Amino acid sequence: MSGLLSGKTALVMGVANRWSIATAIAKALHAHGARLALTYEGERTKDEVEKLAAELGGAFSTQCDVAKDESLVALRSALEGANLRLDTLVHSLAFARKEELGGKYYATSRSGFNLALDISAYSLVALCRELSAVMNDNGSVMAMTYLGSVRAVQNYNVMGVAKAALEASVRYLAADMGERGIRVNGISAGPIKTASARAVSGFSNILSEVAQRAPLRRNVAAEDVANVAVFFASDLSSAVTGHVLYVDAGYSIIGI
Ligand code: 0WD
Repeated sequence: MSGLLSGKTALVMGVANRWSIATAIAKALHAHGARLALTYEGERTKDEVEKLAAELGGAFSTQCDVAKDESLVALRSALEGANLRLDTLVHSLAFARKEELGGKYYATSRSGFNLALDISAYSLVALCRELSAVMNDNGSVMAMTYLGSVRAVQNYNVMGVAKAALEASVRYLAADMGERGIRVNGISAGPIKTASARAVSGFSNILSEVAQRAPLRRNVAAEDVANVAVFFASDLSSAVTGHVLYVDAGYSIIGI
C-alpha cells in the first residue's frame, strides 16, 4: 500500500464490530500509513475495538459516548494525555430507536426525534468544538451520511432528518474550520449490511433495489467507502470541503 497518509494521525469513531463501516475505514487508513486512534461507545464494544486496535499496530483506544459532554471532554484529555494530535477525524456513528425506523414518519416521538438528532448530528458539532484544539491545521473531518437526507426513503424516517442536519452541519463546520485549512466533508454511502442498517425495516429490499437499479448494478462494500475516506484524509482532497460525496454505485443519479 502507498504511504499516502504516513505522518498523519486519524481518530476513527463508530467501530462496533467487524462489519462496521468504521472498521473498514480504520483498516484502510492504517494500510495507507496513518497512525490510528479509536473510540468505543461503552463496555459492549470495548473488546471488539481493543482487538482491532491491536491489529492496527497497537492503535490508541479510549471510551467515548457522544451523548455526554463530559465524555467528549474526557476524549480530548485522553488524546492530550497520549500526546496525540489529529490530522483526521472520522465520524461514523448514528442512533435512532428501532421503533422509529419504520412505519409513518409522523409517528416519531419528540424524545425519539431529539435522541436521533443529538447522537447522529449534534455529535459532529460537539466533536469539532471539543477536538479542534487537538487537531492540526490542514486536517480533515468526515462524517458518514445516507441518501435518506435528501429523499424520502421508506422507513428511514427520523434518521433521514438527522442526516439532513448532519449534512447541513458539514457545510457550516466547513465554513468555520476552513480558516485553519481544515476540511469537513460527508460521505453518502450506499446501503451496507451492518448492525445499524439491520435496524431499518425492510433493509434487505433496499439492498436488492440498489443491486438491480444502480448504474454499476451492485451494492457497495464498506471497503469502497473506506477508499474514499482515504482520499478525504489525504492531501489529494486538499481543496474539497463542505461537500457530500456519494459512494453508492451511482444509485442516487437514477430517475425513471
Ligand atoms: O447502510 C449502511 N450501513 C449505511 C450507514 C449507509 C449510509 C450511511 N451509514 C452511516 C450510519 O448512519 C452511521 O453514521 O454510517 C455510519 C456507521 O454505521 P454502520 O457502520 O452501518 O453501523 P454500526 O456498525 O452499527 O456502527 C454504528 C455505531 C454504533 O453501533 P451499535 O450497533 O452498537 O449501535 O455507532 C456507535 C455505536 O458503536 N454509536 C455511538 N458511539 C458513541 N456514542 C453512540 C454514542 N452515543 N451511539 C451509537
